[in-house]
Amino acid sequence: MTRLLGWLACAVSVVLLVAAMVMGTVPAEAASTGPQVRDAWVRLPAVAGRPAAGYATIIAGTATRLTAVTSPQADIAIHAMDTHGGIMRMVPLTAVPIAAGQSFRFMPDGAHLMLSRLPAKALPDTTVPLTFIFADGSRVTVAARVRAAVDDAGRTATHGAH
Ligand SMILES: [Cu+2]
Repeated sequence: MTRLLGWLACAVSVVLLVAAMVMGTVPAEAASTGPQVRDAWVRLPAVAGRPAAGYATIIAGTATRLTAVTSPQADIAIHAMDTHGGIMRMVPLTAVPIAAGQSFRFMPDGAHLMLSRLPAKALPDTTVPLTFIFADGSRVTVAARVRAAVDDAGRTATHGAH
């Protein structure tokens, strides 16, 4: 009988623990310290068939490392810009470290994502899913807005040099 009571007490405590987790007793902040991805967008190539460029801002709560970006709609490489002898060129990156509390911006004329094999249906104002994968295994998927090669300011894509 005492054995049965002991088992019941144990079962009840497990149920209470699960209930506490479901009810959100675990602080919400704990889930939000992971990296966030904001303002993701893709610029179509000026010349059809060339790679498109992707941009986004990554905000790191704790120190992290971006190790890859994937999409079911494209092959993606991470590129940095490097200047050698006055000539700018693209350098593949295998990881992008981001310190705690810092952010990292992929932006035109800077580090960017290179998207190959983007389908023809990726037209301006549609979105392309991008999944950012971090060294700890966490993944953040966002919908990146597609923009035309020539933006509103009339500037053409600088990524056509690929
Ligand atoms: Cu590139």
